[in-house]
Amino acid sequence: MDLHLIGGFLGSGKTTAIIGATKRLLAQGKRVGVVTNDQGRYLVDTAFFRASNVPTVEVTGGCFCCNFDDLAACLRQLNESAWPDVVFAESVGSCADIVATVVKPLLELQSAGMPPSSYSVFADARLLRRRLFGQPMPFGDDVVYIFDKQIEEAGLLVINKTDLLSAPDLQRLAELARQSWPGKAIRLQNSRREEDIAAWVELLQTDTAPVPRVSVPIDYARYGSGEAQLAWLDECVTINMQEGQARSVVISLVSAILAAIRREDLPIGHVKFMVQTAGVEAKISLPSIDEPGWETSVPVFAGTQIRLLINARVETSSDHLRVLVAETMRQAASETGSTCAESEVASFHPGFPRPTHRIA
Ligand SMILES: Nc1nc2c(ncn2[C@@H]2O[C@H](COP(=O)(O)OP(=O)(O)O)[C@@H](O)[C@H]2O)c(=O)[nH]1
Ligand SMILES: [Mg+2]
Repeated sequence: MDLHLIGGFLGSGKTTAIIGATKRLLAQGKRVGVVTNDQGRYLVDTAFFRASNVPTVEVTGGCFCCNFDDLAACLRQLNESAWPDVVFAESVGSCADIVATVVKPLLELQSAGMPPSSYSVFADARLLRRRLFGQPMPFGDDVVYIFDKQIEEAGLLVINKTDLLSAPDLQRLAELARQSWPGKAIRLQNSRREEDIAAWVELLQTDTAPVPRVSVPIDYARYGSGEAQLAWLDECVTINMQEGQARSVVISLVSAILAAIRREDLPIGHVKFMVQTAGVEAKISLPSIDEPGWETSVPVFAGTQIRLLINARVETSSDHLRVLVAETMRQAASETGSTCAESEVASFHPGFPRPTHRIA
């Protein structure tokens, strides 16, 4: 069995690439499993993978490194229940120091019994462009520190969303990336393109996407501060509306939340929604950098009731995030003549990272 670890910043395209790779491998007759991971309890990514019929287990309530035994147990469970040929494990997007706390323990400790074959780190080409061109980043310094450290320790750096840059910018970015991390395996990718995913999967199955064995020095005070600056919110919302209005109500609520966050200029790590109805399930992901047109991918939903699962990671206080989302939704719902009720609300700042193992 091949285990591929996938890391990289919030919203960089990890889940999109894994879904694409999974579809491809399933079509080739391979059995595939996924391990998801995030800070809260009700994970949009898990719902999304399960909606795509991929056997999925999850490590919730903290990152792989601080819950290593859970990760090992999940890998064993997946192995025993789904007999996968290939497993993808996607780590929390604000997690760093993965080589010392996950890769090396998986390689060197017997408890997991499943050494990884590769570690890909995804970076949004637009964010990396800002970073390497010396332009301001849309996050605080300690959050940017996490972004940098993730890339530094990558076995394979996947510069993703290449479709969102012009050809000259992309070429310059690739040159700067090669200069900044000499010797690192780097690939440019548009994870929405089947051909690009096919080439990535191919690469993972060869020795050209090596497992990194060198951990990077990291200042845990800065890492912990960056992690804590990004408040977490997860909740379920039940929305009741008139027949035929479901799609427009969902778009109104999501647009209102995005507008409220933008109005206060709060940096978005990710804000994602899983819309669940009896007939259709769909994921909506809001971009950290302005990007028009997300509404076009929202499908039509039938019926008069919708369940919305929300996962948000935003640079602000967790209390403020919770209240902002609740009040914005209530107002947007009443403007559309619908009602919404929240449940299972969890909102907090992730605790200081204390890895189970750290092999320097
Ligand atoms: N334009 C473009 N969008 C992408 C690409 N890869 C992912 N996305 C979008 O970026 C958003 C975040 O993707 P997701 O896979 O959830 O990121 P994750 O948080 O790293 O797992 C989603 O709206 C994706 O559709 C890409 O290569 N190009
Ligand atoms: Mg994801």
